[in-house]
Amino acid sequence: MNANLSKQHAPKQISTKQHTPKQKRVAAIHDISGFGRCSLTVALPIISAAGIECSVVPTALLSTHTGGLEGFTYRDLTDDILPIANHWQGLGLGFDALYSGFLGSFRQVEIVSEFIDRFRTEDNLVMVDPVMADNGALYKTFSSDFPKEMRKLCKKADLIVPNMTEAALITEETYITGPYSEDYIAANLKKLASLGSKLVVLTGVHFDNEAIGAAAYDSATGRVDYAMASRLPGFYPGTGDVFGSVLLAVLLQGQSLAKAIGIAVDFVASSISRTYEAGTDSRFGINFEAGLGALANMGQ
Ligand code: PXL
Repeated sequence: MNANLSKQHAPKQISTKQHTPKQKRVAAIHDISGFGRCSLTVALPIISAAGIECSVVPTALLSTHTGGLEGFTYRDLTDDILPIANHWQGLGLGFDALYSGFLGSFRQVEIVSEFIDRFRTEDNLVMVDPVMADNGALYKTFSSDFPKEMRKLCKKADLIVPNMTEAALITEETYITGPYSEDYIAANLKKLASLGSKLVVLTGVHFDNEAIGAAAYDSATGRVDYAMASRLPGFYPGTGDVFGSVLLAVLLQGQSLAKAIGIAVDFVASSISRTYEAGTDSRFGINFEAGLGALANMGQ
């Protein structure tokens, strides 16, 4: 072949190195409920759709979540957690964030706590969602002493994401149904942060009956931010997991906490709205899938 010709047709060398930031990686530690759109069946697609690698540590396998679908199966996977950690440490894996959610027993909380100790670094974000209660009541699978154990795990986190019921249980205060005052929410955020996590995001915050959303507190700056959306009737399991997964994904995309709660509140509100419009059985969870495409560019 003629040398000039081969030069003309040679593929252009394109370097992507300077422009491609390192892909972030999360370890999501939740149960997998086969049906009902919560925990890992929510965290994995949402975090992945946002362009973040999501490694999973399934803590239990259930046929459905425990929120109203009777007769669910439950296979505990607690004994697999530390062997997974051992293998991952042997491979030299590291994570930009560790994200825990629903945990099934005292022993499982202790083991997840050890998992966090093994993989936490100076730079990564440990996010604990103390999933255990809603609407003023503990989920029926938990005993009344479970919140004390969850409280210990919250102390280890950089960011905790309780709803109003979980916040009351963790701080050992009486649950109040709301509407709330800004002073009440600010005091709650500070009390939660005093347990040890630098950042607190509280969900189920409402100042009237028309809107509901989240409040964020950064104890390093003292800043409090709110994000609200219109309230629709009905209770949908898994909304906390959708919220937490979007929040974490958007934070890892580089957004501020204030922006991230805004995006997560809007994402959950649109998912609830399309589910409500469709008249779906609320126990089947929310249609978050239709919103996944938009998550890819949220960080821009
Ligand atoms: O969405 C929280 C959640 C996660 N996992 C299981 C649940 C629930 C809420 O009910 O039952 C098994």
